[in-house]
Amino acid sequence: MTVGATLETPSERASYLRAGYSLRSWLTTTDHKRIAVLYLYAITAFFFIGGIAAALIRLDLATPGGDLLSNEGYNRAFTLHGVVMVWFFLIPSIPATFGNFLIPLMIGAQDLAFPRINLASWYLYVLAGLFTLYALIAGGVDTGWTFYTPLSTLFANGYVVAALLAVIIVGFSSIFTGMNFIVTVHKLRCPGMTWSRLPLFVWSLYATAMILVLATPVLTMLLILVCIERLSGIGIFNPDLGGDPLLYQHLFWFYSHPAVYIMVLPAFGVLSELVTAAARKRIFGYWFIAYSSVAIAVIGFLVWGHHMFVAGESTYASAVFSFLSIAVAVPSGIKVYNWIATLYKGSISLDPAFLFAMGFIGLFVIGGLTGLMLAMLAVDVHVHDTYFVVAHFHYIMVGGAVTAFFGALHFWWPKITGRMYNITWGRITAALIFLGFNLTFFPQFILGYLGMPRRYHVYPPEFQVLHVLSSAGASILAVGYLLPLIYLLYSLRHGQPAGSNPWGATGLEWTVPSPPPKQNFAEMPVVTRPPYDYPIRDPMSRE
Ligand code: HEM
Ligand SMILES: [Cu+2]
Repeated sequence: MTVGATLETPSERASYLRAGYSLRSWLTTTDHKRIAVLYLYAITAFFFIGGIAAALIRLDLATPGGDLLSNEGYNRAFTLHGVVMVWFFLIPSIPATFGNFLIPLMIGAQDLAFPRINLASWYLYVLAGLFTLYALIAGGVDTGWTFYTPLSTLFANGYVVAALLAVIIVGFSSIFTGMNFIVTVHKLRCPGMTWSRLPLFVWSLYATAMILVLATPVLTMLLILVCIERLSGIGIFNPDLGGDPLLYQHLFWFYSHPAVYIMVLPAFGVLSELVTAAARKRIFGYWFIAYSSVAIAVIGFLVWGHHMFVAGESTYASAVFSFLSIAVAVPSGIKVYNWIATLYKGSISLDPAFLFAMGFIGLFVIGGLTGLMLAMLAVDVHVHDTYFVVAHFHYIMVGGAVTAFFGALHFWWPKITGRMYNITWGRITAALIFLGFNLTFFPQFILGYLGMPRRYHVYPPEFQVLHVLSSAGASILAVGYLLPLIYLLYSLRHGQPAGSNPWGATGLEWTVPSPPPKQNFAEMPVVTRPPYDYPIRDPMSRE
């Protein structure tokens, strides 16, 4: 992609990091880049809060007696872990940080369409986070992240309403961000940035934004109903009062299955950028990748019933949901195929970001294939609510989405901060995370298959070996997640200046200085070339 803008020296326009140093200048900023950094701080904090809960869970599971935590304490630990990781890390992670930072830069705009609403999204996120912390400190919640009724409305002790309010509020943050992205992509593309030239990262966030805007309100409404039933005793889900407990599950998964694509579609987008930059090649099957994101966003709305195969759904409905769930794997498979085809005969550089991308593909494929197994009715009846399901979704959400988040962090860190980090440490971290992850979660497939139920912390002694393996893997994983904190922060002071395009990548974001100036582009860029226009010809295309 070439740009009509003249080359600029960084001294001409101060970087966004230098546009005011006071706390106030940060907390009242409407610059999408600064808001992205604010989000980065906030989600990192929650990643570590959720991580501490995970560490407690794994420590407790190292012995069959569940000796560390009480029964109540264990329930609270996994609820906190789930709520924080899903709503305060995974959902906002890539969109709110890298999406915020990069969408305007990638499409040649000066900011998002609604900069103040963007800042409001961040404040809503923080407010919701405070509600969660309050629920935690005041005594915790023990319903699990799914808040199933009648447990959550009738029986659960603890601060359920505070936690529900937190999720309701963070939902508004999601909706605002999604709306902002959609309008920005429609309205603020620079001249020449046609839909067919849109970076695939932007395509994936566009599809994600559709889900954010269409699915989140269903959750918001549902959780308000739960609050009403819990506080007033009006029968909505309680069958004694004429309610229907299954209604809860339908509405919950109507949001929460699409929500898993909110977590993983942005990761797909990151992968498309990392793979092309590493291979220095034009992406294979641009339109297939772009449209498969949209296809996933649409089909993802039609499969929620696969969470309810054994919950009293009719066999006919289950068969239909089973078929559709298998269908939703097709567009994901298309993407994996296209990334691998892109790498084929590329001149690959083993940068840390690329190693994370490879880790993603390996782990995501295992997660996706086991998802297919779960989508088969007969298999699911056997492994539903066991560790098999736990392993499946961690392979996708942690092995996939979190690994992609780290890949993005290593790829765009020089752009965001203007500094290079230590490449060797980056490579070591990618390897540690891959190893630690597999050691933690692969044994859980076996555990689940052998019958270990999820959400129990006392188990028969014959399961201990696999649990200990898993806990040992979790400590390696923890080291992998902590290391970047050291070398990335170290790079802020001691890293080499990155230059505008350290990886030799294409894309408008690499044409501006690193860190970018407060005003992204001195002149309106004009795009005249296709995306991913690397010099090497694509050996698989017939041009
Ligand atoms: C390849 C496509 C996929 C298929 C066919 C699939 C299938 C399934 C099925 C059938 C279940 C229900 C298992 C049970 O409860 O017995 C399930 C659970 C789950 N999946 Fe997937 N899945 C896929 C992709 C994903 C993705 C992309 C994510 C996340 C980013 C994800 C996250 C989850 C979660 C969180 C659960 C468990 C929810 C809970 O009960 O707490 N799945 N999956
Ligand atoms: Cu699902």
